[in-house]
Amino acid sequence: MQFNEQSLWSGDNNWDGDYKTGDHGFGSYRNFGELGVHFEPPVQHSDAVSAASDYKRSLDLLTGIYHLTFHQGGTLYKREAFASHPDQVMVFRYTASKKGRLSGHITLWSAQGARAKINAAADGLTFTGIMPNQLKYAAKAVIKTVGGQVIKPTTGSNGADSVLRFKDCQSITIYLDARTNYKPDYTAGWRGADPLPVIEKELHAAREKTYSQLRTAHIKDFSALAADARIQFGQTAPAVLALPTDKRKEKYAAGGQDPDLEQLVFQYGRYLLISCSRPGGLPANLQGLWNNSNTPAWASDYHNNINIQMNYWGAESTGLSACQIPLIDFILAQAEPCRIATRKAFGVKTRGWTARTSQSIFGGNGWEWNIPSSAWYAQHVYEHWAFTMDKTYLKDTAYPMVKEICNFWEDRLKERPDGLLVVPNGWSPEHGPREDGVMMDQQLVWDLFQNYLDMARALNIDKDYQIKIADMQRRLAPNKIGSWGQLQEWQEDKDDPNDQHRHTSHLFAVYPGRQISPTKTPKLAKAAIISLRSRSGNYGKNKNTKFTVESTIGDSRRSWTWPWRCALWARLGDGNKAGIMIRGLLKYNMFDNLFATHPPFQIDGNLGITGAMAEMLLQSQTGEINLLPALPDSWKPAGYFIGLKARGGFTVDCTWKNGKVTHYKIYAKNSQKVKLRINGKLQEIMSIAQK
Ligand code: FUC
Repeated sequence: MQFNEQSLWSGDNNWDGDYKTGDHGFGSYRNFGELGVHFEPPVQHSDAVSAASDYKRSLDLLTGIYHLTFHQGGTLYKREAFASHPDQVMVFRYTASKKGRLSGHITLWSAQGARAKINAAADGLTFTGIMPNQLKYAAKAVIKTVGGQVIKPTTGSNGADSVLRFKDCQSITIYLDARTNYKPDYTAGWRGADPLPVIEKELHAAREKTYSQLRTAHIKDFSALAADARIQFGQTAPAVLALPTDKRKEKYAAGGQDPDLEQLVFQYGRYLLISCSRPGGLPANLQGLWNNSNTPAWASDYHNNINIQMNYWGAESTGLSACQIPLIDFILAQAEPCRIATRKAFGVKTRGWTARTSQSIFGGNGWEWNIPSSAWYAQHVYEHWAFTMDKTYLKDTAYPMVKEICNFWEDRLKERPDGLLVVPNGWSPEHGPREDGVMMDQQLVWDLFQNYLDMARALNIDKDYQIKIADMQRRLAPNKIGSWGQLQEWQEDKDDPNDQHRHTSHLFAVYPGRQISPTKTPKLAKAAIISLRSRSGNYGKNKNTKFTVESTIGDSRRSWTWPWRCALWARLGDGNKAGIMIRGLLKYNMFDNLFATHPPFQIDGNLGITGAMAEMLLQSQTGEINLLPALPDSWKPAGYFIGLKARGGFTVDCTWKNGKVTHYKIYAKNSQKVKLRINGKLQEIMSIAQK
């Protein structure tokens, strides 16, 4: 079992923007190690040396438990595993239905090579080490058996030959813990408590509990989040349901109907976010936290020109608000080194901060400056409040953060001779020249200012500053419609209708932004549709061809392009095209274990599609709650969702038939007025008061 811990990183504070991903400089996220469990055939039991049968491996997304069962001879073998958030250990259990069947040994291996010191003792295998950047790390595996015995271990010169043997057991349980001394605090040099004593304490506590206590605590913690939101829009044929996931994926990619697989993809994104982004930890990086390499693609870092943001698109709307806290904490922790780097690059008097495209956990800023990245981060800071209505968070955390980023833009915006304000020297990610007034930049700053104003109004503070920001927002050079009806990506009308670049940056205002919508700005929304078709290879020379999964070609097939476009089509009210994007992701950019691939594996596709699918069912970005804004035809006959969230602190349940809402429930802490768009009509209702 290859394992990870989020904070095992090489590299240092990296002020100069280099993107060297070795031991120093920017560094990279690293592989922690492997736990090996090696079984010997129980030769003394003749019934158990025959071939295995009924082999079944599964993962329960609601409990976060892995299961494996098989028969061998007359014995039933079971394996279960989970990573417990409440007890901070990974637990692996192996059982046999008959006594004495399990014999073998375990090994523990560090992926950091000879740097790690291995120790084998009667109570378990341990390794400790120090990275060249002085980050300390440690891992320990301990074992508990039922029946049989554990044999005195031997320590070899390296991990592979340090073993702990077990003999003639009926069940073995292995507890694994791994940590570093990383602390998310620039002033503390990013280093905190030694990892091994913490590990010893956690493992001791875990071993004091019974397996069933650990399992119950894990299920309670995990399912409290996982079961909160459910979606249902059709039944898959039993014969298809009985197939393994890879076969179902194959059939679906070929055009088959499998609503259960679509629902699974939605819940898988939630499962992955719950599993890699919890309060107190780091946010999901490019691979969430699952990385088996010391040289992962793009350092498996935090990319802020789409990827890290997309990782959180499903957090608030699908009831995983707590899972977004690591992102907010990361933004807070990185702000100080980013201020220093920003002043170095933009002048000592610069207020506020921004970041380069790649970020590490040590204040590292790599590759090109992504100047509006902090404005994009501000959207997440804002939305965590907009969905939860947590006033303390708003006042103490969100408002000061967002105001500081407004300061940066107050100083940086440039006034053109026509009196309009433009973001100077921008870059539409990662496309076209550097120039003033790139549309994505304009839209991001518009969004920042709107978010600031909403928060300042809710707090009823800083009246003069509100006036100033509102005035600047009004004067931002606006979105433009170009010669072929497209939403322009740049100030100059130079978009190519045959350009299928993967980024849909100039559509930020549609999603995840809220400046453009079919109801409030219909002309711009229409232009956005043309731009989106064009990016998918369905304009210019292909204007009259059918829009299909297969017609979305080339650079448009990436882990994260499908979810973004799915959410865009949802916001633009086209459920069928949104549905095509789900199919495209599964067909072209998902492995058999349903990890999304760029290539290689990149988790944004998984976490993003969850958020995009929620947008198809419920929207709330324009000040109204919109039920079923973009159902594809295949979802229309009948369905429901439970526990999706809307801005304003609302939870929403909804049932439909033939594409029409038949029943709904909208509730919040206190009953309040809600503008509701339902079955094509806008109404005003009162929400239900319910905790
Ligand atoms: C951005 C994207 C790439 C890739 C990388 C990790 O730079 O443009 O497609 O996802 O991040």
